Amino acid sequence: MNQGTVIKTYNSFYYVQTSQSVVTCTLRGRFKQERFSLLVGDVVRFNHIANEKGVIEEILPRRSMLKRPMVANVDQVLLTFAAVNPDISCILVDRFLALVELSGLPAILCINKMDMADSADIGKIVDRYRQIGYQVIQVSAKQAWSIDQLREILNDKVTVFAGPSGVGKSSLLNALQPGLTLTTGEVSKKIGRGRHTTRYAELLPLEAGGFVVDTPGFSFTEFTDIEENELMRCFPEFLPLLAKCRFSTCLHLKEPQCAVKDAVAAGSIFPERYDAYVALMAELRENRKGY
Ligand SMILES: Nc1nc2c(ncn2[C@@H]2O[C@H](COP(=O)(O)OP(=O)(O)OP(=O)(O)O)[C@@H](O)[C@H]2O)c(=O)[nH]1
Ligand SMILES: [Mg+2]
Ligand SMILES: [Zn+2]
Repeated sequence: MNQGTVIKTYNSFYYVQTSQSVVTCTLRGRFKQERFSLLVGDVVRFNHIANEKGVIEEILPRRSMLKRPMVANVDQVLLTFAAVNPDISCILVDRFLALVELSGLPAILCINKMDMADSADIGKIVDRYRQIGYQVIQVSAKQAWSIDQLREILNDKVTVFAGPSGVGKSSLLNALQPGLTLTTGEVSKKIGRGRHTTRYAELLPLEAGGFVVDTPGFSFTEFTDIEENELMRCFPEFLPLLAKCRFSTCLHLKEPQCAVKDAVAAGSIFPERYDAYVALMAELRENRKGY
């Protein structure tokens, strides 16, 4: 049997990338009876039935599964923001980072459009997230700045490009590998955001090995499927402190003798990050009410 990775699904067809070519496959009937949903990113074994056509017989165990977008076996998420147009917002960065932490995958912060940036302002943001422990890269798709560094990060991995609309995710992928020819959009002058040029999840093979997934920008991503006491786990700098709070059930809001709040007061946790935590908690509670 042959082995490959599902890079695209269309109706009931699965496009499977092998080391040689892309084979159009259908799924063996028994999987359909089991209502098994095969995802982009799944590694499968298949039999050839004709030239470039096959039937999937086996699905290998998943290493990971990302929910939004639904992709299996993702290694990392590249959270992309633009230094300007649309201007980077730390509140949005914290929200996206928390969502990636929730998925359990490593996040890399990528700041694009550095050709238009005030580098001192961006430098402060970069320092903040590096201190927390995130890898941060500063790039320009337009000027091809640090594209080699980005290529190295992506090498042999499955990476999802996520971030707001219009920040240049598709442009970066085109700069990385011109053969990808992804559609990019003008940032709308009226609202200062792109127009969601990218529509569905698809694995794009990189020449050097590995895959990237371009996703449509999403400006609003709701925190619903998370428990109140899980949110703190989305802030890695809180983790070493959690056992030190007076109450084991501490949510680090109004409770006395809270190690997280003490750390904010002492300056070892950025107040902006704590504020983001409080804001996300409020949102979580607000969303709950609707159910
Ligand atoms: N100055 C400058 N403009 C850029 C850069 N990268 C992208 N742009 C422009 O930003 C706009 C949006 O780029 P896209 O690549 O379509 O953005 P996207 O993140 O894929 O947007 P969605 O698909 O809607 O999520 C386009 O007009 C690009 O030409 C950059 O490094 N510098
Ligand atoms: Mg795009
Ligand atoms: Zn606490």
